[in-house]
Amino acid sequence: MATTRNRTAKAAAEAREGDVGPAPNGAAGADLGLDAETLLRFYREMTLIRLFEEAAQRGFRQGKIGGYLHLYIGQEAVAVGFLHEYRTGDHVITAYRDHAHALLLGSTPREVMAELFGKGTGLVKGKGGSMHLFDVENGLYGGYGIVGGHIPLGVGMAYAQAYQQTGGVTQLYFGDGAIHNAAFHEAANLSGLWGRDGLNPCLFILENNQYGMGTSVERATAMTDLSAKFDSYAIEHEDVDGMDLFAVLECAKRTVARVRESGRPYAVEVQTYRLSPHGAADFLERYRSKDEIAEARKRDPINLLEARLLEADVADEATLTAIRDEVKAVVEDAVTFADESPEPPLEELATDVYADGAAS
Ligand SMILES: Cc1ncc(C[n+]2csc(CCOP(=O)(O)OP(=O)(O)O)c2C)c(N)n1
Ligand SMILES: [Mg+2]
Repeated sequence: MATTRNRTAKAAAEAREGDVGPAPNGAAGADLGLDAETLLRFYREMTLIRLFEEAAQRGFRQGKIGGYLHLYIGQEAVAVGFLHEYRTGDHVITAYRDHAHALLLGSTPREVMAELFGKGTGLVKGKGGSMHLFDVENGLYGGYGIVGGHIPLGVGMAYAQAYQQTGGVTQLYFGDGAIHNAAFHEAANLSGLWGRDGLNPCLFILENNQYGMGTSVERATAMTDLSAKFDSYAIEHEDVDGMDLFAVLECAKRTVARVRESGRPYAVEVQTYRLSPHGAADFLERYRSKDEIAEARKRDPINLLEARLLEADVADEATLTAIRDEVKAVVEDAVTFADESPEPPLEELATDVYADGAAS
């Protein structure tokens, strides 16, 4: 696990000993046309997400974050890989595990942390909290707490992009638990139908982190090949290893381009693992064993990336430590900002409830 402490050498060595995964991209991304600067940016982004989430967890336990809090620890490579293909005019929509998406799309750590702290300086003025981040200027259309509820919205957004001929695509993230929701099936049916005429440039990114709260995939469905469910709606699909950033990058590049060019939907089932509890209050985790989590940690996506960067001489230990220290300072600054920011003023209580002019 990548933490704020000095742990690079040992963890990277362990990751090297473990299964580093397939290496389809040669020396740490060279075949993907990625230069050292870009590769180190990915490392910085993944580290930022990890340290931001660890700080948020501390904030929750200190009682500074109200409501609920879901962390993206273990899944960093997914959003980093797919959002690398984000272009202006694209839309991104996800469920409540949304901090990483906001940070990667350009919301600042300060405004995201302040939102978690419920402060007036937050991304949505402290009115949304962790589960309802929203930043339309940067392409983020939420942040939703109702499982599966955002899937029809994403399909509709993709329809609008095609209808208005914007050239944009929608990246629609959702979980293995959400695929059993009726909203998914109704929306996927329409997506397949509209897609036949090139009217649904929607990339379904199914983040299979193996659990929906305490329920494993095997206990949630008799048909555990989740991406095969897209066959019912004539939406083509593939699987990818979500712990290996290079596998995700390769898949994202190809699939986002495919959706953009065709206007047809496509689905990727990302095999990933939630290394954190479901939510910050779920610390007992009675539904999975310590051995299972320890096994999964051997393929911690940040450790795998570190191992690749070191092996390919893209960076040395000192460079990676410097990046982590820099990111740590950014996160500490965000926490201080959130802590010191004022509560939302009382006059804000009833604003943003209705669109301007809609309230009587
Ligand atoms: C409609 C609805 N039913 C139940 C819940 C309670 N609930 C919150 S998260 C969750 C699990 C969803 O799992 P998954 O889609 O795999 O997402 P993950 O938490 O793994 O990212 C459930 C059942 C909810 N928020 N909304
Ligand atoms: Mg899940």
